[in-house]
Amino acid sequence: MRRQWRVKRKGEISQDARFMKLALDLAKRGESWVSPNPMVGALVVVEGRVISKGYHRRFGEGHAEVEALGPLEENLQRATLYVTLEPCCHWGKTPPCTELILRKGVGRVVVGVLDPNPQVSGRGVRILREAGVEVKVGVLEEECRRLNHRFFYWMERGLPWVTLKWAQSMDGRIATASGHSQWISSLPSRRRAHRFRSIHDAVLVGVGTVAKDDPRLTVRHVRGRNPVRVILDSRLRVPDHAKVLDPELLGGETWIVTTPQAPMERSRTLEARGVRVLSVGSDPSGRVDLQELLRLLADREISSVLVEGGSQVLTSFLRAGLVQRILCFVAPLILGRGIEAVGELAVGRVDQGIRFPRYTIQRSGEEVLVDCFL
Ligand code: AOF
Ligand code: ZN
Repeated sequence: MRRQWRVKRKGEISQDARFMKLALDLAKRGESWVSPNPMVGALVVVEGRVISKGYHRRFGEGHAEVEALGPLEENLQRATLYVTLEPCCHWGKTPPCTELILRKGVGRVVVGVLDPNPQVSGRGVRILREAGVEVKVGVLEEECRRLNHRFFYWMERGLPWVTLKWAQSMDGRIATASGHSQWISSLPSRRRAHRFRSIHDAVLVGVGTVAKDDPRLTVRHVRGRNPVRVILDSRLRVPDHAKVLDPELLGGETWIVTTPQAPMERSRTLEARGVRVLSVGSDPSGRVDLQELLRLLADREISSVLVEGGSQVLTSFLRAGLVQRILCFVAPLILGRGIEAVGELAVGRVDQGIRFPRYTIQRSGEEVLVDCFL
């Protein structure tokens, strides 16, 4: 039977989907480096053979299409470009990919999903079509979208994606009554937590956690870039010796978020140490207004935030309904009286609790990782 007449059997994926899957795998290699840009992969195929490939490697560097098409000669009329995200048509930190595609004379382009960036969002495809390129959109669309779910959320809502992460004992404690917490989870889980840091643009904790644990909030157990460290500190009580106040040594930036109640003088002292101090309004209890904070972070290109505690901060985010995902590591450990992961949420009946419709439960080192999405 001649190949082109063969009827597709159930479960068999089309050639386009097969190449798109390869492009998706390539895209994932940028995972810990590209944000707040999306991960993007691209392939150039001629007569069923991949002749070139590329992916977006690092924020600010060349786009996937540039890597894939750059080394090729012009006149690619018989070639198909597979790209997981719609090619851009604007000048960002790099030139428009649509121009490159047209210059190389690519005959056909297969796109996974449209770019939610309002500067692109369908215009990239239109420009190519108007120039006579055959464009197919929506191959493995759901997978291509899911790959960049944090980027889509940020672009579509103008707010960063928020993940809460904590490690707890079986009785729901994140520390003992005296505040000791190192370590509740095993090294493999802590390594995993560092990977989560590397794929978020910011890691956020309250000043209480800084005072008690003096965390560095950097990526150390895995390779990846440091997220911005965001410290909630409504009155600027962060101790002078805190490690987060030495951004040069740690690498990356520290932003302290405070309220107008904080003393100006302290703010200047902190800024002199290379830390950025941001002031946002306070809520009725005098704490940083989280909604306003998230809007401010989104405007500063923070597309996702990993909230690591403490209890008060985790509780405030949940109470404000600002959470998209929770990573909860549960260790085979009982601590008894101590600090609870989450405090008062005014839940009277079980059915008033926050139930997560989508979740996975995995083993992680000596713990169980409950990974929930809203
Ligand atoms: C593509 N291919 O590989 C990526 C795209 O500042 P720039 O120039 O890096 O542009 C960033 C925007 O470009 C980003 O917000 C998203 O809309 C798009 N990302 N587009 O054609 C790529 N990474
Ligand atoms: Zn581009």
